[in-house]
Amino acid sequence: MTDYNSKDLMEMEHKYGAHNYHPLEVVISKAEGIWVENPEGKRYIDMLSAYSAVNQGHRHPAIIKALKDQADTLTLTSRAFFNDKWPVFAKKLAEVTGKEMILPMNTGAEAVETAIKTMRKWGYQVKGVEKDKAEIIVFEENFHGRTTTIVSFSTDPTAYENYGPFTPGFKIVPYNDLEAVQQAVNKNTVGIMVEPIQGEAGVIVPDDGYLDGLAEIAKKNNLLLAADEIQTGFCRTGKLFAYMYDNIEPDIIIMGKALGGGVFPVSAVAANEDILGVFKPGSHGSTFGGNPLGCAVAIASIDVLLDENLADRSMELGNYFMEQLRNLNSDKIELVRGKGLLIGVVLKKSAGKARIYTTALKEKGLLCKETHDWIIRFAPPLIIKKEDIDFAMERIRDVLG
Ligand code: IF1
Repeated sequence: MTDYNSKDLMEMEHKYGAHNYHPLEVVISKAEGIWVENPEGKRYIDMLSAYSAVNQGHRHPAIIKALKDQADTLTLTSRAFFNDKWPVFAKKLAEVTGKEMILPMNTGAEAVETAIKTMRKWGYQVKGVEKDKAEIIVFEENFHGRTTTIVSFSTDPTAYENYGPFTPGFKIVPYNDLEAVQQAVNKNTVGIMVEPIQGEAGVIVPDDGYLDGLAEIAKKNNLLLAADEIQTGFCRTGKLFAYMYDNIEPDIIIMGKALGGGVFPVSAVAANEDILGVFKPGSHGSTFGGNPLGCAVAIASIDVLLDENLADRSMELGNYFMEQLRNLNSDKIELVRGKGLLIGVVLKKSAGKARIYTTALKEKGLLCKETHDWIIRFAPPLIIKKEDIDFAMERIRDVLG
């Protein structure tokens, strides 16, 4: 098989691949740690981490070892039988989340769908909501995945256009507004699903105490509070989970991305028995959910996060990175926001489209992604070092300074 060059590969993708993405014009063929390389050998710092799925860095040795060892032993059994890795993963993730039970899936959207089914089923079987009337409160600018049910409650036309008819049972209210949530609660409400920080919306950090307020409303009205930590979880924001910035315990924690260590799709929902106990055999499942290969990778992925103190690193280096970005005093930058190494640089309208800058940064060896037209997201692997940030800042200063 002859190796192709970047130009051939981009043309081949354009011809044979559906155009459901508009990638930056860079082809990645190798990666290690924070570095990725194109077929011509040009190296870049990955400042996106596959949307926070590569928190541990590309091809972390301990995770790759777990993948290879398990691949040489056992990969897939289905849940029709027990296997020797899923119980061990379930125990570890239960301990890490402080929850009694885990339900394993594969992609983030599948975990979100599982959380929706959990809240509805609990609503009917435990809370006693009238059949088929369950409502879940969600938020404007949310991003929870791309299934037809999930896009049914999106407020981004690009995400939901022409995908109707939409799934009912969702109340959409403004983010970071507790009064709006209180107003939306009624006798059919079973839950609230929230991103502790809105990622795709442009790294929107709510007010301190917002999550506390949501938890209070949930408790007062006997609702389940589900935190979607698929992007903000696993040390990305400077805490193990972003909800930990407030003083709450979500009823349901939804996880994905970095749980798979950047090598395998692993997602899961964590909750106590009085909630996940609503599922009986045959009432939910997935061919690959809880597969031994994914579980072995996820166990190693969690160990890396904890052993290398990636939450503290994310907090420390994120604060350093945001301070450096603010000190640019750039006339192109409106503001810099984020938590830990989940950072959004909001450009002034006068600065033009973010794509101009992400393309210029690519030429200088930094791979970033714009979200909407005016925000550049910086989310490098959490193993990044201070000197790597300084290296990146030199290039960012050239482009945005
Ligand atoms: C794309 C960004 C988008 C997520 C949260 C669930 C999911 C995601 C908070 C679904 C996935 C990915 C999907 C990817 C781009 C990226 C993304 F926010 F991270 F930037 F789209 F908004 N909850 N986010 O962030 O997880 O099913 O993808 O495993 O779809 O373009 P998934």
